[in-house]
Amino acid sequence: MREGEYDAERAERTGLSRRRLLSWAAVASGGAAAAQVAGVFGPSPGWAHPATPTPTPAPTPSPVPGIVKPLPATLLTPRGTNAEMCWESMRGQGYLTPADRFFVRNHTTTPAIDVATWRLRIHGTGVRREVSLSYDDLLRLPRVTATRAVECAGNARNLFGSQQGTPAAGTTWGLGAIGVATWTGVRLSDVLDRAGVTRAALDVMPVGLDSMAVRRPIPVEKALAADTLLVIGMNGRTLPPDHGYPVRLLVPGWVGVSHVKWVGEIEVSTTPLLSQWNTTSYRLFGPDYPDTPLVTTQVVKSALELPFPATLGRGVQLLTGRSWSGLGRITRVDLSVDDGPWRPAHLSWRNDEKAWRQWSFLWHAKPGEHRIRVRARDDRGNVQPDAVPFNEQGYLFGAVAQHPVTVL
Ligand SMILES: Nc1nc2c(c(=O)[nH]1)N[C@H]1C(S)=C(S)[C@@H](COP(=O)(O)O)O[C@H]1N2
Ligand SMILES: [Mo]
Repeated sequence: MREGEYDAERAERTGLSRRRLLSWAAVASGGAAAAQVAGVFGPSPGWAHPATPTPTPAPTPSPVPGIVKPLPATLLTPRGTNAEMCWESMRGQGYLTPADRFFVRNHTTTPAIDVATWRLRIHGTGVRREVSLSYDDLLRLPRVTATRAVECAGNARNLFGSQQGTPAAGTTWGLGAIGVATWTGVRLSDVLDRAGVTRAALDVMPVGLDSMAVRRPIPVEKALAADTLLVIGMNGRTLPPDHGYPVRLLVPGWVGVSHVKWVGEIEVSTTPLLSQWNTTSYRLFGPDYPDTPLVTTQVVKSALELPFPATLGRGVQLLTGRSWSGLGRITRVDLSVDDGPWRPAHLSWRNDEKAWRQWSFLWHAKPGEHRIRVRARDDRGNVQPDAVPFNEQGYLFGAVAQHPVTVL
């Protein structure tokens, strides 16, 4: 294996297999692809990734220069330094969000990082010894895979204004600041073990290598959870630059900011750690929150795989969408059209925890202006409310969205 690659074949026991895709390609195109397939099954130059993933250059200047991947308008909508996934681009997709349309939330810009010199330094009062690991050191640790959502705390923020009449400050996300991927990496606990976490350890703060050094502390219990990972792969490929290459954190169920990208340092402390990402932001400020609670876990949400607002033809329409919860799995989804009765959606079987569940609903669409509402419930009994109390920075908008649909 070359430096900067990871053994995706081993990592890819779940999710869509590229090897299978290539075999289908070989079947479809006759003998031409046979050598390629043989290579893939063999000692495998077919798996070689470039040391640093080389993005396809966008044909026109990028609408968000700090983002490396192309931003086709059919997949992603620019929002300041960020890009929002178009929900209609998920229709017909499988369980996972392909990397080409996975939302990007950058406080500044995607940095270029050389894995040959990259180090992960673990230090602080909560560890017995400071350690510094190379990318190859990480590749030698036991490999773990988890399918989980990453969702921005401010996802659906725009609905505070459009639906409740109280606009909130921050990136005006619709519902597309979420994606589900199969993440491959190593357990953060395996890495922290190397440094010897003491019993007195309290907080763990990963530090990003971007220009703002984004750093959001998490409690040591969450850091040591079995599915809290240092991620090196996304959907069976090397983690792309915009999503944290070479290494990012995965903190399942927790708000996006805790999934620190481009991590280069982790501080473990016996005293509470503070940064702007757990003091002045990512707290709920507002009349209903006198204690300004910290935002940690995500709430239940749902989205239709349609533009917002949408236009549809009349007659029988198959509505599709996804619902998710940061606390578990989705057990029920209901739809209501124009304040009519709630009717159950048909739920798909796959229902990974802290990921999402796909559903569908047959609708006899009549011409005119309509409003479709989707309400989900998770296995902890959390149900989406009709409205949520306002908070100044517009986090955790978990109320039922009112999706405007025009039928022609
Ligand atoms: N280093 C660093 N990590 C970061 C960020 C950032 O700007 N810098 N943004 C955070 C926020 S707010 C979110 S929602 C997620 C988004 O992950 P994505 O861009 O891979 O979708 O990354 C988090 N990790
Ligand atoms: Mo975020």
